[in-house]
Amino acid sequence: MIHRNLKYMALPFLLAGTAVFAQNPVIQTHFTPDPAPMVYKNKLYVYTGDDQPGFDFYTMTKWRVHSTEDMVNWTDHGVPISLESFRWARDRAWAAQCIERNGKFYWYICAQTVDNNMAIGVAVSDSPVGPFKDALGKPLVTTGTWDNIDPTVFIDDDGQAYLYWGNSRLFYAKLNKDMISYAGKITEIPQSVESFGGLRRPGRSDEVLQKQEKFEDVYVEGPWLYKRNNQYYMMYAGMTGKTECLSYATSVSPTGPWKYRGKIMTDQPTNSFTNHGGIIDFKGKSYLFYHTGLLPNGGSYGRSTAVEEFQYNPDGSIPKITMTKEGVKSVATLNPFQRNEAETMAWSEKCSTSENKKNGVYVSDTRMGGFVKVRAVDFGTNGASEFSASVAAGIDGGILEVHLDDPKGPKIASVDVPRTGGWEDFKTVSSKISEEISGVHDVYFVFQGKNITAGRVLFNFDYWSFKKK
Ligand code: FUB
Repeated sequence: MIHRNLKYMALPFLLAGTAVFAQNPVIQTHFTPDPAPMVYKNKLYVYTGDDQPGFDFYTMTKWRVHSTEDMVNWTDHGVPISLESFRWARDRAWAAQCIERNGKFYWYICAQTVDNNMAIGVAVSDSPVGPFKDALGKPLVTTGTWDNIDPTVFIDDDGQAYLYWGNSRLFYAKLNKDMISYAGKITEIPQSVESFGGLRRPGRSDEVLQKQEKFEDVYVEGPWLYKRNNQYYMMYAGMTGKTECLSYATSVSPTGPWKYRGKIMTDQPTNSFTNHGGIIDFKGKSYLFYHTGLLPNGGSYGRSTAVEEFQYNPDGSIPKITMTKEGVKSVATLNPFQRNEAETMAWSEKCSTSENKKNGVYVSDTRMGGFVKVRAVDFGTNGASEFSASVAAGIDGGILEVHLDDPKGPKIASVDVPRTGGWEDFKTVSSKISEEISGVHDVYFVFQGKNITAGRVLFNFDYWSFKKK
């Protein structure tokens, strides 16, 4: 039933209440390990891998991109590259990082080659979300070993770009201006207690490291190079003894010598061995991206991106950062009076996302009682008069309800989703709004159906908007 003539204003207690909702992991529709953030124009992009449920190893085949303008609502840009994009790659689509130079985007990836070693490749695009194309048709770095994983890329103020990478051992090369070739030799960074907290000698497996009682730290993998106030930072996955942690070293030069500065994040739940992070500033705040196995059905091979805000200490050191469920606060509001993609979301349950050539990414696999939550939606002072959504259903369809501030909060709109003729045959449905809504709210798009068995897929949902009153 639609409640008429009720007023839904953003009350301070409502907003305070919604702030304690979980926000980490930031993406729930897919696993998103090895987050690599990049800021371009007004958006923060996060490039990740894709863990596949059901495997007991890092059996990964593709890479994903999401973006945000407000740090809480994330837009899914799908899968711009996969193993198929690199004809030399056959497995292990592992950690990667993307960077912009002169309007082109270079996405450095690592993957297993046909001769079963690991190599680093680079895909290039004119847009941060693709389409990307293998720039070389062959690896950029290949030395016939397993060392070549986890590339991190950084362009210094003088224009020199550096590519670092490595598992147990840490290497770098100076990239040429074309970003798809390097000059000179590959250099290995020496490791010691002073530089990375310890030395991981060849032959010391993770199991051996974990059993050691007196264990300080070592460089394991996942380097992340950046510069702040003339200091170079190298964050990396180090070791707590049971799981990886995130540790860092600093230097006055991008090529070292590096000085060990300690552990940043040590509370990795033991259901995931790895942690892998990236640090970035966005809209005046500093953020640490990392991954955990904390999504339902997650674990060591089902890892998801999470993010925490932090402040550097006055001397430039990084404080200890704790993993939280609440994550970060929004840094902007979302405008409901424009087309918003349904795959822009702060939290979702009982749904996934899919993509096709015509519609791009859309919300799919919606099931009864599931929802997409969008945070910090600003209805202004006059509110909305109509809600519209683009939906598709191959069989029965269902009902798309719009609730404020809680999945069971005030229902401000409800649209019937008819059988549209196909799962990708999208039609616009709308509903008038008689309630007076004002201010900033969290909005929940809740999936319902009539006479439909629980668990059945209801409909697909591509985009939505409100009309201003
Ligand atoms: O995701 C596969 C591998 O696990 C990455 O390359 C490592 O950094 C670790 O996170």
